[in-house]
Amino acid sequence: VFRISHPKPDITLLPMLGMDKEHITHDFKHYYSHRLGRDEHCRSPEYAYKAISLAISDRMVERWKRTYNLQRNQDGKNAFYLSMEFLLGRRLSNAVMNLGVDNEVAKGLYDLGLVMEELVDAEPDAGLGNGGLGRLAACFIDSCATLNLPVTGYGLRYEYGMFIQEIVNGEQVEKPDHWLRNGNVWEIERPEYITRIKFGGRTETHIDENGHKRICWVDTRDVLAMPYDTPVPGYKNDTVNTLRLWKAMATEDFNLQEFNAGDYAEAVAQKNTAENITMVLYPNDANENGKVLRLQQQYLLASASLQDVLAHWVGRHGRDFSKFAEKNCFQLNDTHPSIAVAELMRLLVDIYGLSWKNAWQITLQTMAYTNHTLLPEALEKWSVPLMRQLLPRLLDIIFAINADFMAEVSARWPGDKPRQARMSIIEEGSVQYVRMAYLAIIGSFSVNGVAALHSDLLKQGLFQDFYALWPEKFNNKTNGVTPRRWLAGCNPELAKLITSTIGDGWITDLSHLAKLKPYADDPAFRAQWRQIKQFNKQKLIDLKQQELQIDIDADAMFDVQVKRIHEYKRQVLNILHVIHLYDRIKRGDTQNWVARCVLIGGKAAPGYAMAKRIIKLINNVANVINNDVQVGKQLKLAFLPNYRASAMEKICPGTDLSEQISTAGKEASGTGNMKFMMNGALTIGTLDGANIEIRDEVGAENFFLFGLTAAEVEATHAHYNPRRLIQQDSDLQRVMHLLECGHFNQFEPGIFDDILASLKSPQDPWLTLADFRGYIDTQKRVEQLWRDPEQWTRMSILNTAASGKFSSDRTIAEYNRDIWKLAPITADS
Ligand code: NBG
Repeated sequence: VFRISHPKPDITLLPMLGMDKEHITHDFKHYYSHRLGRDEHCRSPEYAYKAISLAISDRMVERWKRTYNLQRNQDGKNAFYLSMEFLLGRRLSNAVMNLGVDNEVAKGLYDLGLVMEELVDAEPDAGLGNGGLGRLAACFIDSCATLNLPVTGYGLRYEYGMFIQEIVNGEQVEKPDHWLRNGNVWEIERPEYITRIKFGGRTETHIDENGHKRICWVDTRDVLAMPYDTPVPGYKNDTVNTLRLWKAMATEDFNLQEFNAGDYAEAVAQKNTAENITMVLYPNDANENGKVLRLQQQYLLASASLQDVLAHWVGRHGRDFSKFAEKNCFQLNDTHPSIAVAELMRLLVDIYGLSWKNAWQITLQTMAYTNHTLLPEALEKWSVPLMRQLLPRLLDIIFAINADFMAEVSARWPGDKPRQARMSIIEEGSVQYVRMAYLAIIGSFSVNGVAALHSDLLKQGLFQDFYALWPEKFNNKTNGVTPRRWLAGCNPELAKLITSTIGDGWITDLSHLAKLKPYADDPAFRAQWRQIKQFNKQKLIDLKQQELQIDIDADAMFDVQVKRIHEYKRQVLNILHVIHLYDRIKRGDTQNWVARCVLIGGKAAPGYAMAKRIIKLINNVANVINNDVQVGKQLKLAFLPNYRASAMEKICPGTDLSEQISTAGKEASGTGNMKFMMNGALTIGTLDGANIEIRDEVGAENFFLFGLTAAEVEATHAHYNPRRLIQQDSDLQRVMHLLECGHFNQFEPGIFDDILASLKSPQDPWLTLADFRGYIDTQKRVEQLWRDPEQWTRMSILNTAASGKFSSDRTIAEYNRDIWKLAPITADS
């Protein structure tokens, strides 16, 4: 049904569309009036946004087809990035920049009386991710396209993305994010590549015509996966890669056979259960909850993506898999898609008839696993009974993989039963569990962490048994962010200054930023740099003042912490410092005062009560401080609601001080830290995640370090005594007193008791009070520097100049060098 019967239909391609202002505005008008049916009376920027996006999308699609055909003809190796999350954010401004038509578009629209920025702001964020992990995937596919690497992203097309956060009476309220409501101009539906996904049922053993045992998975309840392709443009290189997102759909016959004709309407209504699978993104960052629907999502992603790749292979090479491992690589973005290990075995053995041994070789040569967290609660485990019910064939395969693996372990360590129990994929107990991270390690040739410290801690701690067995599998790939979105796009003023100073090579080779270093000592350059920061701060104020209803002064130090709300990230430590400053003002201890505006933003997982309480605390403290006339402009605190990718694009250019204050050893990497640094913020931070490498790059003298090291954190737990810390520190005593006496919750008694109890508990895993003194003293040093604007600006320049390492282009080049080994593909390669 998807083929035209004529062998060579005359569908000759039109010449490439013009990239000049006239052609683009012509197409803009065409879409505006003919496709969208609007005219000059329509005042909503949304349709203008859509019309320009359609015009840009056409130009991207031409290059997308060309890239696809180039990659196909070269028949080289391909990689596939499997991720449950792609936090793309807005696409228009990125597409326009990467196609190199930003000036043409802005001028063309301006001539029509339209402002590009207004149209850009009309686009809803594609919020298909929780935080760092999902945004990293989005940065990675941008870098792959920019480096001309044949990498396809595979993910899920959630109907509802990350919830919208509203703040009501200081508390988080979640609203659904129906981001697709007004259509999505950036995607192309591909019904010709629909795949069928099995759930439930049971397995049967058959003997085939050659006398071989074949396992069949039967009586299943099937679901269809419909692919939607989003073109991913590289930066001015004519490469446009693919992000393929799956939407779950009911099969035509879904449930109809289970109902008699009289229940036709019921049967059709039942379609929902299939389509629910990709209805909503789970809003949990770095922790899991074992829901059936989540396992269905994970399996749908793994199965649809692998079937897609295998069908393509068989279409070209038939059932000869001898070169498959040479030509394909799958990167698993965290443990979420790790069922892919078992699914590839199933497809190769059950569907394509390979021997177990052969299939295992292929799996082990094509799968690579990235771990993104050390928090044990985030390591997924699925109960064996649940898996048996939902994915019986996959469970059989996992047990078989485990049997082979246990044999390997006992050969290596004969008689070491405790080790076998520790390393088994199956956790024993009253209920058995499948440890998905172990499945991923056992089935992959590469296991990496996302910053040097994190990768070391994986080897020494969480995965030490596996490291002892296979040290060669383990490697580090320090995260990065794309400089197109996170410097060139979000900070055009600074980008212009940088380009006029060192040329524009930095946009695709961020190490060029090092050339800015000498300019840190040039007073004229510093003045320009400072002026741009001031301009960006004013822009941020103009944007937020109304919504937040506070008077913010652009001369104050903008001290910002934006990220998911989590105890390990220690937003509470930040608040303790704010209360300390408030207490100093109230006591008149304000000699040499530095005015500060503290901004905190982030979403809490809806089921994470403590995180939600922290949001309430921030808002309550803000209320007291901002309404105290004695405090006035000396100190402001605001909670920024609904933090998301497009918000960060406005926040990071206007930030002076970046807060990266997690308990050492808990933040795998962090990526916001990199965005702030690129945009010239100074960092106050612990020796955690990529902070360590940021400090190494910029030099210890240009980084505000405080707090216990990861090793000290481990050693402190045994004798942690927070009550003594309070007794010994009069500043901390007063801060705790203000909190405990209810100064910030006058008519809401007891609401912060849980937070206070955890701060004072010797079992506090985050050791917040252990780092209080160091944090306060270091903030004092920050203020000393702030009083010397020339020195501050110098350091700000040095931070940007040293941020070259944190480009995702560097990260992806390393993935490619060490793991994927793909040849870049261009028209002339
Ligand atoms: C997060 C870490 C961050 C890290 C990102 C991207 C999860 C499971 N992990 O520190 O918490 O920067 O991954 O690697 O979301």
